[in-house]
Amino acid sequence: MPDRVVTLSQFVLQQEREHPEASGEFTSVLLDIALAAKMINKAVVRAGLVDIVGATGSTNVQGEKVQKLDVYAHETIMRVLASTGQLAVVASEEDEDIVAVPKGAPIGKYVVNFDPLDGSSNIDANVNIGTIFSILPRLTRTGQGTLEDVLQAGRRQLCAGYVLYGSSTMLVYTTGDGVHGFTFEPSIGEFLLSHPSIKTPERGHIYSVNEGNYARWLDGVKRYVDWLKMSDKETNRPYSARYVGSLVADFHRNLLYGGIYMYPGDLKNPQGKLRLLYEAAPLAFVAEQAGGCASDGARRIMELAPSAVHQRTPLFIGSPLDVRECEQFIQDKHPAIHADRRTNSPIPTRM
Ligand code: AFP
Repeated sequence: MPDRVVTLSQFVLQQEREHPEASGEFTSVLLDIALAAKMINKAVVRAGLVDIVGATGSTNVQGEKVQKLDVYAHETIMRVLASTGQLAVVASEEDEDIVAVPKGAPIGKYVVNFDPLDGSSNIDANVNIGTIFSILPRLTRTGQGTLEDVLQAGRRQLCAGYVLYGSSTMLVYTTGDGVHGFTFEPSIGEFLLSHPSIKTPERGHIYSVNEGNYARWLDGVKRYVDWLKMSDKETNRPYSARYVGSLVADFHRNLLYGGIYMYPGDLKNPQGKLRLLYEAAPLAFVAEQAGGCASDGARRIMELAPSAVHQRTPLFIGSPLDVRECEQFIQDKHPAIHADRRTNSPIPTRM
C-alpha cells in the first residue's frame, strides 16, 4: 500500500516525467479509457436495479429503452475515445468488423482493441465483470486506420490492462514498466494507486479452468489437471480450484495470489473460446510484466500473429512455474509422465 494518495492521472504524468524518451501521447488514451470505465462502473452498480426500473433490453417505467450493459459499455468507450483525436481505428468484441473513427472526428496514431464487458453472462448474478483493453501504435501512416493496424502481435502493445467491476472497482495496467493497480474511490470519482508494481508469485496453488469440459480436453491437459490434484509437498499440491467464469476476475485473483488460469482448446473447439486480440494478448502483457507467463500451450501469446479480428486462442496464463509445467504436460515432456510410464502406472485420465 503506498504511503501517500496518488491518483491515476498523477501517476501517469509522473511516469511520463521519469521516461521522457517514451511518447506520452498514448497515456491520454489510457486516461480516456479510465473515464469510460467510471461511466461503465456507474451503470454496472445500478445493474441490480433493472428489475425495479425495467428489464435490460426492454422498456423502463419512463418508457425509455434500457440498453444491454455490454452494448452500453462498447458505445461509452467509443464515444469517449472517438472525440480525442488520438485514435486511428478500433476493434471491439461487440462489433463484427473494425470500427473506424466517426466521420468528421480527428484521426490519430493509436489503435485500441477492447472487450467492453467481459463475463457479461454473470451480470444478473452480481458477479464481477470487467473491461479489457490493448493500445497499439498504428502501422499505416495516414487516413483511417485499417485491418492491418488492428492485427498486430501482442508484443507491439504500448499499454494493456483491465478494469474489474466488483465489490470495489479496480483498474490495472502496464505500459511495459511493471504493473500498477488503482482502486476507484466513488466519493471523489478518482482511481487511486492501491497496488504499485504488482508481482505475481513464481508458483501459486490455485488452478482456474472450466472443468465441465474435461471429457473434451486433450490428454496433456487432462493429465496436468489430474496431477494438480495429487499430494506433493514440494510443489504445494493439491492445488485449490477457483473459477468465477469471468476472465478478468479469475485472472486478477491469480495475478495477486499466484496460480494458473486455463482455457484450453478441446476436441470441439480446437482454439478454445478466448479471443487473442482483446482478451489473451492484453492479459499476457500484464502477466509478463508482473513476472508471469502466457502461452497457447507451445508458444508465447505475445508472439502470436493474428489473422482475424475475433481470432481465438487456447490460453494458459499465470505464475511462471505453473505455466511452464502445464506446457510440459501438453507437449508430453513433463518428467512425471515419463516416471509414471517407467513404472507402468501413467497418471490416469478420468475419461
Ligand atoms: P461472456 O462475456 O459471454 O460471459 O463470456 C466470458 C468469457 O469469455 C470469459 O470471461 C470467461 O472466462 C469465459 O467466457 C467463461 O466461459 P465458460 O462458461 O465456457 O467457462
